[in-house]
Amino acid sequence: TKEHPAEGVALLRAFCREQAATLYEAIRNVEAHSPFRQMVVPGGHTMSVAMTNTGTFGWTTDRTGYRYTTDDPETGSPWPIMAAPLLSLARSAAAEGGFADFLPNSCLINRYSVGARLSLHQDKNEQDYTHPIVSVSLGLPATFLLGTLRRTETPRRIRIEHGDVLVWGGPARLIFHGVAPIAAGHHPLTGAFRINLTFRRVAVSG
Ligand code: MD3
Ligand code: FE
Repeated sequence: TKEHPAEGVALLRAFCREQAATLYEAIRNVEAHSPFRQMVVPGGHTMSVAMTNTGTFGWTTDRTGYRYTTDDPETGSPWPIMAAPLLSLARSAAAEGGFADFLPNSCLINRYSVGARLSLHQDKNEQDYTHPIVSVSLGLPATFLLGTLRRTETPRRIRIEHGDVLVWGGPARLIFHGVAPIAAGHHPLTGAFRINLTFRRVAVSG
């Protein structure tokens, strides 16, 4: 099924449920090379979400700022290569959302434990807004905060479940968004975690 919770946003319910175990296996392999870690933001706070990356570029933050890098700063090695099932899922979801030739070169993997959250923010580190962002949710459910172009407007709350995929294009790329604290639970695949994959095409070097 395809829903359109806002202009430029396609919500594909259960789109990747059948591949979930294969996707999770790929995530476990990424984690074996580039472990999940809680990063520090420029304000000095440590994020409650643990992160790693796969693909040519990975998103990181430390006290000095946000950036995309080709190497994992923790290991000194390149981020693990994006596995075929991950790339393939991102491409097919983008196509279903109306973006025929999406070629992501970056996949941020967010791991939420119970109580972890992502406060309302905009994603402004990517330069080319012609490409969509594809986000994939696995494991524990979440309440997604879907805002507008203005931080002060109260966001809508959307329940996102295991296997749901969202495609964010054009006008939706600069909306404020976040994730409410994850409620306690157990998921057969991921246990006490929610995993979110965010695929992007980023045009930077470093
Ligand atoms: C809307 N992640 O990594 S995914 C992020 O569930 C992030 O982990 C959330 O926000 C998560 O930056 C939300 C959905 C998402 C990702 C990127 C967006 C929505 C977006 C960029 C622009 C607009
Ligand atoms: Fe974001």
